[in-house]
Amino acid sequence: MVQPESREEEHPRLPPGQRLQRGWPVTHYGPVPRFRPERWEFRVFGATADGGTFGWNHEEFSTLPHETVVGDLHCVSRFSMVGVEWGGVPARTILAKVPPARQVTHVMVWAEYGYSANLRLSDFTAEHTLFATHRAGEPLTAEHGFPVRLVVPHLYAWKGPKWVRGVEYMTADRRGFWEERGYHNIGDPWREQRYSYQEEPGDGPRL
Ligand SMILES: Nc1nc2c(c(=O)[nH]1)N[C@H]1C(S)=C(S)[C@@H](COP(=O)(O)O)O[C@H]1N2
Ligand SMILES: [Mo]
Repeated sequence: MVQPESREEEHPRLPPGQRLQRGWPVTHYGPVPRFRPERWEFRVFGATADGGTFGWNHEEFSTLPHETVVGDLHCVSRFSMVGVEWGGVPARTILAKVPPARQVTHVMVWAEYGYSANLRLSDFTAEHTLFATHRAGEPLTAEHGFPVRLVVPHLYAWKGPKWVRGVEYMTADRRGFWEERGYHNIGDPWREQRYSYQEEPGDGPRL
């Protein structure tokens, strides 16, 4: 039998305190939402450059140019998957289509049932940050976030909401769902930024 330790040694890409997971577990809080295409909208709102709110219905969102990204998924509960192939719309494309106001420093990514995750603009515009619709060429399944989930491979996976419904442009930082509930405001797995008590001045809004 292969010991988990020996497998970890084969993967220098594994952040501290993480172990490799076989297969693809399903991890989230609450029920899996039902997709209702006629009511679905991807909204961009908050501090947009022109002050307006923008929305794509599902058909319109599907026509946005797709890219493929290979990235890792690190759950703060200590399992990781490496080399996952995602397909979808780069977050940068959203910013290009709906320009933010100059003062925007952070975004809140919103999902069904009010789940949210805050990100620094620099994490949102990072090369591999993707609104994923596909994994390994196949559409996402309902429990993994169909029709759209965010993937931010360089942060813990709670920063990637499944069942995304919108992006809010913000001129100041504000905590999202888990960031309000004891998890780290930034969530860099390489620095093991798991919990909010580890935050240093400047890492996030006061608790
Ligand atoms: N909407 C929503 N998205 C979510 C979560 C959640 O509770 N709700 N959990 C996050 C966490 S903690 C993890 S580890 C990943 C898991 O993704 P997976 O179930 O596709 O493996 O989804 C993230 N996205
Ligand atoms: Mo997680």
